[in-house]
Formats: sequence, structure tokens, C-alpha cells
Amino acid sequence: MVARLTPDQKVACSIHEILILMDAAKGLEVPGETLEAEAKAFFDSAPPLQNSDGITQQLDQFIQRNSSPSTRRIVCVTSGGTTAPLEQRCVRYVDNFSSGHRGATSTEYFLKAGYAVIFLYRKRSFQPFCRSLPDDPLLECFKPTDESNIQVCEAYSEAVKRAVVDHHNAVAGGLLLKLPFNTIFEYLQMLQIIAMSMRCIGPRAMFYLAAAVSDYYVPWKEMVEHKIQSGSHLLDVKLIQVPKMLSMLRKDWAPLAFCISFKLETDSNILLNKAGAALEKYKMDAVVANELSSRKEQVVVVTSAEKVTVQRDKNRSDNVENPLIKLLSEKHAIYIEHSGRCV
Ligand code: 9Z3
Repeated sequence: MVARLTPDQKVACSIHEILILMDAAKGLEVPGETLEAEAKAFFDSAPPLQNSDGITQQLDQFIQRNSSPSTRRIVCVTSGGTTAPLEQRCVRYVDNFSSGHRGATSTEYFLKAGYAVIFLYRKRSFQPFCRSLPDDPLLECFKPTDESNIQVCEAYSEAVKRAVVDHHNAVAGGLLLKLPFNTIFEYLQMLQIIAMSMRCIGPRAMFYLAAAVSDYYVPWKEMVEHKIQSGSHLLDVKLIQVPKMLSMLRKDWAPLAFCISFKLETDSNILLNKAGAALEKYKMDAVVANELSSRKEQVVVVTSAEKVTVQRDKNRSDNVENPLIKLLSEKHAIYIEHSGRCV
């Protein structure tokens, strides 16, 4: 598949723009064995993850710490968009739309619901506990008192205190582990490591996959090393489909975990059908369907048994994530109970 882009164009378009270009390649079913071969090829050719031993160690400690009491549930929340680099020494990349608001806000409600959270997030995306802060908290929340001292501005003092205290309590209390990614290579390698580490807690593990993940990428070995030079009228970039790792997660990496993926569309007429198809195809326990412009107001939780519309309570100036996490947490509890009976 070939995307034609002008050389000086800033290549940071939304997943939807790329999907339009790639539509022709969609819908091709990949049999299980081929998927495994494709996944292997993806991981074999990906640039090695920096500090993978350190990440594994952090995860093992976190999971062990949260394994007692043995009733504690652990959720991996993915958040923000992955990038697909076009050059190895990356100047240009294809980006996926996601501010990270969904993942960051959900993390807060999961913590409130008693979960320990592994927050796998895009660098510089929204962070948990920072919702009430302005866009540039450092420069807007603080002011100098003299040459050597600064203080919190009165208007933000309560918001800053809450953010710092709640964040500190979650991280220092061992309930929140934050792991950053940038690229699709980093994201999928880290998701695999997390899933393998969480296998030992069986059905108490949940995956809440809110990150917007690249559908297409340039394989590392086919990528040019240096910055693509301008000069010709058209730029040919060959992007290939990212193997559908949701299937790998479900089947091989964390077969007992409670898995929730998201389906994002801009056309609400196709949203629920697409969510239902994803539920079936990837054997998810639930798919959260959201339409781009209304995603902060309402979502639909699609399971094999029902479709539940979840709405933000406007009267309480609430977030849609509050009732959403309540519902998913209840469904997860039933899933654990049922798994116990099946063992
Ligand atoms: C979502 O649908 C998320 O809810 C949003 C959240 C990205 C819309 P924000 O971060 O937005 O609060 O600004 N995430 C998943 C999107 C996605 O790429 N899903 C894939 C698809 O729709 C399946 S994995 O095909």
C-alpha cells in the first residue's frame, strides 16, 4: 500500500486520514498461523525496546506487591496515540488522534474503585490527577515572589495541592505504575511484556485498551535511516498493516484476563456494527464504542449479551468515565466469580 504525501508536509495526520488511504487493504482476514508469523516478524524486526529488563523488573515488583491481598485487581490502562515513524532517525511520523484524556481520567476512577493501575501512556499526553490544571501548569500555576522563590497562584492552589497529593499517594503507595511510549514498536513490545507479567494473576487482570493504535506502519528494516529529503513532487511511503495484536493478547499473552477494547468511528451509523464485529473477531469481553465528537458525553458498552449506553451526568458536572468504570468494574467482578466456579 502506498501513501502519497508532499515532501514538506508535516506528517502527523489522524488515523482516519490514513485509513482512507489504506481502505483498499482492509477486511483481509488473516488466519491464526499467519497472524502469529506476522506478529513474530513485527517483533523480530522492531528496534529493541530501551530498558526492557528494567521495565520487567518494575512490573514484577508492582504485581507482586499488589498480589496480596489476593483480592486486589490490576488493570492495564493504555492511553494516547501511537506514532508510526517514517525515518529511523525520526523527524516525520504518522500520528493517531488521542489526547489521553480517556485513559488518564479512567485511571483515576479505577484507583478509586480499588484497582492497582499500570498506566501505559503516550509521552506528553494527559496525565491522571491533572484534569483541573491549566494547559501549561508549571508556567500558569506558579509565580515568582522574588529572585529566588516561587509560590502557587491563589487561583490554582487547591487544584495543585490535590493533583500533587493524589498522584504522590498513588505512585508512592505502589498502586500506580506509569510507563511511557512514543512509537507503535514501543507500545506493542511493552503491552506484550505487561501482559506476560500479569498472567500470574489470571482473571483478576483487566486490559482497558483506550490507546489509539496505528493500523499501518513502515517496518523498521524498510525504513530510511536519515531524514527524507524534499525535492521531488511526490513522496512514496510504503505502509503495511500492523498485525492485529488484540488477537495475540486474547489468545496467547493473557488468555484469562478480562479484555476491553475501544472502537472509534466518526460515522455513528456504522459504530455499533463495527464494535460488535470487533467483539466477536478479537474475543473481547467488552468493546466500548465511541463516536469522535460525542466521546466525552456518551459511550456504548457492547458485550455478547447486551449494549449499554453510558452517559455523563451533566447535573453533577461528571465525566463519562465515572459511570463507565463502575459498570466495567462490576462486570469484571462477575467475570472473576464465574472464572472461580469454572476452575
Ligand atoms: C478510543 O476510542 C478512545 O476512547 C479515544 C479517546 C482515543 C477516542 P482521548 O484520548 O480520546 O480522550 O482524546 N480509543 C481506541 C481507538 C482505536 O484506535 N481503536 C481501534 C479502532 O477503532 C481498535 S484498537 O479500530
